[in-house]
Amino acid sequence: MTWHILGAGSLGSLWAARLARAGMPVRLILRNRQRLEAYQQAGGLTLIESGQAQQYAIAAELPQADTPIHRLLLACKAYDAQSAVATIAERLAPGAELLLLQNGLGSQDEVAQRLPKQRCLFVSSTEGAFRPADFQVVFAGNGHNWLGDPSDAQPPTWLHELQRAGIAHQWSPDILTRLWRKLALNCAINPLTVLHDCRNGGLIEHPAEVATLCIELDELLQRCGQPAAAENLHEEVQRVISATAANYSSMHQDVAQGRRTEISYLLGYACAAAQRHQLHVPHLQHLQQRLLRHLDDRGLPLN
Ligand code: NAD
Ligand code: KPL
Repeated sequence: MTWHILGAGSLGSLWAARLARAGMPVRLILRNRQRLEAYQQAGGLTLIESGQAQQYAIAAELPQADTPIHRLLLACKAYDAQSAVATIAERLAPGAELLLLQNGLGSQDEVAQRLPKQRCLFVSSTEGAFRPADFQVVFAGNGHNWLGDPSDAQPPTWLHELQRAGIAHQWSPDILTRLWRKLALNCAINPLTVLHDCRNGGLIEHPAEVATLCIELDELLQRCGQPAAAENLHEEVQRVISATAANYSSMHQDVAQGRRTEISYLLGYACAAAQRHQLHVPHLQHLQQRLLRHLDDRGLPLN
């Protein structure tokens, strides 16, 4: 079955190149005719792995192509997920499966609620990739992909295709726990790296701030029915800070490069969930206000 890939950015290109390399049929869906022509001019997608570049002439099409879509990897940012899916919604076959690769929480439900006849699988990825140029992707960090469906614990039948493509993955019956856990890590680390303008390791100089956020995040996870995601959160945050000390967080990179952040699906989602549950989280709220002010000062979107 053909893998349609919507969002030919870093992760979308990384998945597309590996699937195509393993002989799977893949089609990229590009935003408009201009992008399609630019892609055709480039001659395909280039994957750069361990310093070696290899180009793959993967087929590409526009959202309004008339063939049905049975399997779709949605690989855009969380804030684009809903509008991107809307451009191909009419092509989705009943029973089609979508893999939602977005970080954070909130976008998955926005998409799934609009597609009652399709199956939405949520993916939590720790792989790292970036685009040095259009239609080129650097595989920057080995990681793992957890896939799951909060409304159906049965894995799909095609996971062996990911195996064949060398995409590290695992079926996760508790995908929401994974996504909440990652969201909590991102809330404890990413905004502080932006506000202190530091690498992840720089947070070792701010232990009290990190610890206070972890206490509130722990309470929030408990209140949201995610106690497993809260287990040893502070220790895990400290471990990630040390293990990724030399890295800039994804949010720091977005701000430094003047790109829109996924704040609404990370800290914004956490603060909204706290409000829904009438949980007082003054430090998370203050962090959100400081971050929003920081983004505003730089002319970046606040959502
Ligand atoms: P990206 O910005 O590199 O790629 C997104 C692509 O989607 C862009 O090419 C954009 O043009 C395209 N797009 C958006 N709307 C579209 C539309 N309507 N039609 C067609 N294309 C559209 O983003 P990314 O870094 O690949 O991240 C994707 C998601 O994966 C994010 O939620 C991110 O947080 C998460 N993630 C990324 C990494 C990473 O290393 N890059 C790691 C883990 C998780
Ligand atoms: O996922 C991350 C990110 O940068 O988005 C970590 C490594 C957890 C925090 O920086």
